Amino acid sequence: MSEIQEYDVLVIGAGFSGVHQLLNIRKLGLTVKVLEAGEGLAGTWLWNRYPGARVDTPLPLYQFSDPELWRDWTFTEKYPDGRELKAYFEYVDKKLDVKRDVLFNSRVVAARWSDSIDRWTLTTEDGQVFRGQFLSLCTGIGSKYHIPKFKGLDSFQGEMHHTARWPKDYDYKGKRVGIIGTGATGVQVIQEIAPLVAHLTVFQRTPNLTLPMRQRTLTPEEKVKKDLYAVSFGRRYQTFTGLNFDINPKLMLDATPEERALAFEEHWEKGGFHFWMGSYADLLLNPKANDEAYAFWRKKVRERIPDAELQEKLAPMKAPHPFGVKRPSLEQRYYEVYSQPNVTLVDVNKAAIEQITPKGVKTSDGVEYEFDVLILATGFDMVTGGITSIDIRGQDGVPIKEKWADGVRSYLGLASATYPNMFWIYGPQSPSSFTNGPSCIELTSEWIIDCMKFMKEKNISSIVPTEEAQHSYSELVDQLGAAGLWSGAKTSWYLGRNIEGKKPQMLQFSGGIPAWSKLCDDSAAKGYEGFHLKRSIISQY
Ligand code: NA7
Repeated sequence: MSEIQEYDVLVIGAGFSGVHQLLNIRKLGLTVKVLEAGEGLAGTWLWNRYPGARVDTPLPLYQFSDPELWRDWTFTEKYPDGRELKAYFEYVDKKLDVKRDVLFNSRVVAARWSDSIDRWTLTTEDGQVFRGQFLSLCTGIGSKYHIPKFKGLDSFQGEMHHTARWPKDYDYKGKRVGIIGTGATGVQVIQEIAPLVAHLTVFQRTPNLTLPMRQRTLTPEEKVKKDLYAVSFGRRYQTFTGLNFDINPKLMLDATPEERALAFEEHWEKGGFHFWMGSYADLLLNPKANDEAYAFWRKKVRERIPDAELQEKLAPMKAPHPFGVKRPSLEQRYYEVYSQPNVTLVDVNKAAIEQITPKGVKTSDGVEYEFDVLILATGFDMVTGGITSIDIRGQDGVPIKEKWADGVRSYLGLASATYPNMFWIYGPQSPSSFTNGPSCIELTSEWIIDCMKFMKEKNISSIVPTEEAQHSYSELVDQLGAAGLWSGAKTSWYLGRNIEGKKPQMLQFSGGIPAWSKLCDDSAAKGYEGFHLKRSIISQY
């Protein structure tokens, strides 16, 4: 067995969460090691390097809030692409020497807690062993990619790539390409590669109820004028989504048709998530209000599709599910792509994918589509997969995967009973993807840092949620989830329904950032109410 390497804090993952933890743990004066499976920083932007990969929340809030970092770095577009985000992480490293505390190409496979020493022991795939008082899981919501069990998958003789494992510098131009999946990833790939490939066949199961991104390059003035950045960063914890706009508290059904039409138009023109999370409070709660939003959406989308058959496939008269109960993808030229002569859209509800063949994909109507490349844009074991793919065992020795087999249970969406001194960021039962990533991440990370500081000052060696607190918090997450229209989506990853055998449940806190952060702050203010604290008999630090 290799020598044990000792740290105060062990962090898994070097994306936004892991880097924020690292930089702030250093400030506490604790020793820290970040273990990262990939070869570099940037988390999701390291792995998702498929063509067209781009963030869906706008600047300035999609970056670290530390003025020392935003003062000297300027993005070029309102919604930066994956390459620029990777470059941003390199800049952060240059500025703050991040990498000196990160071990790359080191996938953690197991974590064991010991009550007798109040320490976690972690093992990596290559047999290295680390011990630390705290374990911070910064594995993100989309780190375990998913490939459905298609019949004949291995028989395909061409190239096959999941979007989360896209080969470096891969040249797809001039090839015959098939793509399965029209989620956020599929939409981005499709609109990017369609003009450049010989032929593109898209297999769609559910039309994506997208929103216009309204991408643009930043003007030279915007690039230098950053005096409002601090205001935006200050405000983000007060809005539902952690963005710099909030949900309109008015009910759509109280508005006159004229008021509604005007508000819809305004939010549509603003682009991004304004129409989804900014227009009316009842959009995601009341089916009638939701129908109005869908009718508006359908009209807008159909205007861009000349062909009636395509209109019905991409923006059907009957909504495939309530509008907005799956995260809408932000598109740029998505609908125009389908009018290109080299693009074919296959509705797999009409003719299901029967099997993957050596040449391509065969559907149930007997048609075989042939490709050089098959792209799987089939998503992830979202929210929980990054955590459950590590063999994590706490006080009772039960792997977390087993513990959560009947559903995730947590306290405050950042810790779990029987797993002391273990926190996660942007994971199960947190507001995660109902919000802007860095907003939710920094809020959680700051809370964890404060907790570590408190423990250090009070000489507390371990902290773990009580079963009671966990039960009532998890019930709240379930109740909030049940109050919305979310269950109307048959295959939604919000509900774990995209993975066969996964327990269906609302996986995220759907009450917004302010409500969630109040729960976290209240617990901390009351000496970490809802947690059991163990005082150390000897000084820990
Ligand atoms: P998503 O949003 O889970 O999309 C996966 C897509 O793959 C979606 O269109 C699925 O159809 C489709 N899919 C999955 N399994 C099948 C089968 N068996 N047959 C046909 N089609 C299938 O993943 P993304 O990577 O696009 O995005 C994930 C999140 O990452 C995104 O929301 C952002 O927040 C970042 P379905 O819609 O389920 O019918």
